Amino acid sequence: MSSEQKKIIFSGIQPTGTFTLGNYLGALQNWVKLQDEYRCIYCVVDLHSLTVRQEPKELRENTLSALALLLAVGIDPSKSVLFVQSHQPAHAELNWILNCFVPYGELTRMTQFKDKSAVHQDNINSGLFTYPVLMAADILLYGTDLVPVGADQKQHLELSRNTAIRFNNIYGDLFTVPEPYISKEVGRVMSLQDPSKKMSKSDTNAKSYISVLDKPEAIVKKFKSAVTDSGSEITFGEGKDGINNLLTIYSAVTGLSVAEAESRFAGKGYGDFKLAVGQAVAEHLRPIQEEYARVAADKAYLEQVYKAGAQRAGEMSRRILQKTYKKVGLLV
Ligand code: ATP
Ligand code: LTN
Repeated sequence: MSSEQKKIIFSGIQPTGTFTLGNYLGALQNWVKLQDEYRCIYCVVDLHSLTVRQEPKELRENTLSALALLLAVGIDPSKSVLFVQSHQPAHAELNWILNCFVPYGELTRMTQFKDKSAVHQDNINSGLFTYPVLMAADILLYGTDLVPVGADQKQHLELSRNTAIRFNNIYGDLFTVPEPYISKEVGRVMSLQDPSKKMSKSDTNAKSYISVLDKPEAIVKKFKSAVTDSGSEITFGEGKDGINNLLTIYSAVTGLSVAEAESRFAGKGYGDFKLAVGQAVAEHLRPIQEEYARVAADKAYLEQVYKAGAQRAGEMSRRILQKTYKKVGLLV
């Protein structure tokens, strides 16, 4: 199939810290797999991360490190467009237009806004509230067909779809209505300290998440102290969020089904199981860590990748931005 006929994939990740096992299993692993079949555009969404207060120097470092990690997990810049959101002004430009088409009421229903405002009560800013509008701009600028994300982003994607449909109803077909592409095996990886919450890289408790760059000993230690329940059987079931989460993780990194994992640990205790999960995860992440060390050291290569990516992204998004300006009546 020629690249013109391939469907378009767009996804983004925030440079808010080192990626977690949740980011990797819920999203990035899919990004890598999709590169041959689709035209993929992957973006480090630095503008989105400004919705939470950032230390400027740290944000710059995290942005470069996010790029290096994406390359280390297997994003190939000769197959996919890889760039930094703020390097392509079209995102902020379309964002403004779409802001004028998203009803306040729809934004008030977003659960991520409610969760994040509870955590950052001292900084509930407008950007945090309109975060999903910028995400819609990211997606709609490229005529995106599919958006690979973790299950936590489903509601935001629904808002992108609604926005595209609303705009098309007023002005005629312009935006492609995107579909979510959510991994069936690993929808959501949960926090190791509170398995009712998703694992998140910006969690203040480092024991709650596994960073993909954590050392093997740290990984095993974090799994050993993972919160489970008072039962003793290693089976997937109601009221066993902690064990369910560990079974999902174990199955994702070993390639076994959950049923196979259950039978492997039949008759064993939670302690043995947690140790095995920790070791399997550490082993799975080892090659990524080695590749990261190599890529992150090569600053000239990283710069070359993000500059070429921004250029490509600009060529691809210009047409839709121009058409949008025209449709709404701006003088172009
Ligand atoms: P932050 O803590 O800063 O909000 P995050 O860890 O939630 O960040 P994002 O950058 O918002 O990560 O998301 C990047 C991708 O990872 C998205 O596709 C998101 O759906 C996915 N993702 C994030 N957390 C998880 C998780 N716990 N399980 C599965 N997928 C996840
Ligand atoms: N909100 C997303 C990150 C993101 C994104 C996007 C994902 C920003 N823009 C466009 C897919 C498509 C998140 O994962 N928290």
